[in-house]
Amino acid sequence: MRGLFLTFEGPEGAGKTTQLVRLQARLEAAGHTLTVTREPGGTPLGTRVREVVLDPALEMEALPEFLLYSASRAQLVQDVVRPALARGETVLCDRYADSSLAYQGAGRGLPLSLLQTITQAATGGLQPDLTILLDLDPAVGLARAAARGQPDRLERADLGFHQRVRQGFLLLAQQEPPRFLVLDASKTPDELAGEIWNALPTVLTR
Ligand code: T5A
Repeated sequence: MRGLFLTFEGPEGAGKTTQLVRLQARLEAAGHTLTVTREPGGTPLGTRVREVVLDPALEMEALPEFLLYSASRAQLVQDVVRPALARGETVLCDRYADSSLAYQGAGRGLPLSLLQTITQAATGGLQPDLTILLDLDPAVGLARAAARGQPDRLERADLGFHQRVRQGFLLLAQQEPPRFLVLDASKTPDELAGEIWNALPTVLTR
């Protein structure tokens, strides 16, 4: 039986990685076999793409930026995600295609139809079974991220861009409610981990 595909999404510094690591620990303790990965990244190509797209020294137009993320995604789906799902594993992925719709669509203004056509080609239409959307005021998230060190190329974008990204994620969740679990990421990491864990059986069986 195909495994479950779970993704974490949200604006900068919303706590996706923090929650993914916590869910990973709880699922492994419960006996699940997991594949844990992220975008951009997760493959040798994706790792190189990640260096390029996050490099603050590079200037990039919206379309090549989207195509780079899509190249990383296509390789990841083919080499990592689909094989793991075929083995019956649960896949946890830190960001996926919704990030392109929010960042390159709502944020940069690329047409949705273009994003959807290329994403369909890159993923073969593979959709997550559940997307945990950690919603947070971008000003708060960017401050959290800034406390860690120098901002990357995306974190340097203006606050208006990050506000459009946040609204883009919320719109996606409104359009496809069964797939999304939307949580208030201003809560503590413990509260959020508890909410995710408690919601899992319900959202995965509905
Ligand atoms: N992108 C990505 C696109 O534009 N298009 C795409 O298609 C894709 C896939 C990726 C960048 O690329 C963009 C989005 C991004 O800008 P990244 O480094 O992977 O770059 O960026 P993020 O995914 O945003 O990773 P971050 O690490 O910045 O954010 P997280 O994972 O949401 O946050 P996390 O868990 O690392 O926590 C950040 C800080 O906050 C603290 C943590 O301890 C940490 O210090 N924290 C909390 N503090 C208070 N309360 C909580 N609940 C907290 N949870 C965590």
